[in-house]
Amino acid sequence: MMSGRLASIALAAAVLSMSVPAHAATIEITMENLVISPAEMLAKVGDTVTWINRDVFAHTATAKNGDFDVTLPPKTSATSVLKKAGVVDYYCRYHPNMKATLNIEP
Ligand SMILES: [Cu+2]
Repeated sequence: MMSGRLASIALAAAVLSMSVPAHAATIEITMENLVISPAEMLAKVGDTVTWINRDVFAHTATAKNGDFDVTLPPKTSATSVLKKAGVVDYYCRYHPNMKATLNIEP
């Protein structure tokens, strides 16, 4: 049991070190007044997205293709690292009218 846990930690460390390129940037995406902005964002694999919820209710950033699903309690922020290229449409599960797109370049 112990060795399996160690192996999975080692694997996670290896995957992390491979997936973060030297020139990774941080992108800020804000949720305020039930609007995600910017609604369309260009990014690269390895970039970090900082999701900022300025509203007094919870939001999510939920990728339609399942790549990420971030829950943001009121007045909080969270980060995710983009691991795959592609055009990713995402929305808020609580407010499906909140929609935006990440265009992730390789
Ligand atoms: Cu929401």
